[in-house]
Amino acid sequence: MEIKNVYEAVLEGDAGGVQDAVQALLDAGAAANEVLQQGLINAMQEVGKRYEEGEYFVPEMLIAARAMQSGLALLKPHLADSGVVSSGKVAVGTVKGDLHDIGKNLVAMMLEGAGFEVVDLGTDVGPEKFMEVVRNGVDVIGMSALLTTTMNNMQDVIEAIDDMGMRDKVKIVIGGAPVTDDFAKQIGADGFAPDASSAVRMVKELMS
Ligand code: B1M
Repeated sequence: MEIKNVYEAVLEGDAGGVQDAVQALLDAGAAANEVLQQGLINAMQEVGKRYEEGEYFVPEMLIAARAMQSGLALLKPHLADSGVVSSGKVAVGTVKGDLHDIGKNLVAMMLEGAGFEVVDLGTDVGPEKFMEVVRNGVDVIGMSALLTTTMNNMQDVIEAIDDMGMRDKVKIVIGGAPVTDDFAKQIGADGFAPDASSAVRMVKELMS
């Protein structure tokens, strides 16, 4: 079994095939990070490309996403950054209007693996829910957005937290395909991370 089998099974939306290939690779001692990056994440990039080119439509995107998630579930225990003990509570969510959750789930998974307590707020999360977790006590908020139309909703959350007078009580990290470091600075976030492992590094840095 090779990583390209994982890649191809994701493109075909074959969840069973993804699971078989991921499990076989793990059993053979493959590095979970490589299976994740070269197999699962690269395949989703190709899915996006095919969608842009009109070769795939929303149903294909959805089936591929499900297949990817099924592989991710098997990788989860192997992605844990074992031995790292850290304390801190992080609430993650995909912003209002946005239903993409694979990247957010990956970030949550890696944070948990690094020893953080993670509150997953899910997708389509408006400012009120973020405000509530801040009120209840959380060290970091992580927001994800995959659409150029929803990334601006991150600013509403930051402003809402500012308006409730608690902006200095919480660190805010953002990410997602259209998000950039410049955008993070522009909206007043504390940090931007391009991928899940950088998100963990960023959260650790902000909490130290
Ligand atoms: Co959507 N979609 N989608 N989609 N989709 C994109 C994002 C798109 C780029 C495809 C394309 O045109 N090439 C395009 C957005 C265009 C734009 O805004 N400029 C798009 C579109 C248009 C849409 C719809 C509008 C389509 C429609 O209905 N006409 C619709 C919107 C629905 C909505 O949200 N309201 C839609 C729907 C869907 C599905 C439901 C079918 C499905 C999502 C399923 C799911 O998530 N459960 C889907 C998918 C799968 C994609 C693509 C193909 C793959 C996304 C993905 O999961 N990538 C995507 C194309 C692409 O991104 N190349 C596309 C893998 C994942 C691991 O990467 O999420 O980037 P990513 O996360 C990374 C980093 O960004 C980072 O770390 C992760 C790991 O490295 N990261 C963070 C993410 N969040 C972070 C948070 C952090 C830090 C880092 O800190 C807190």
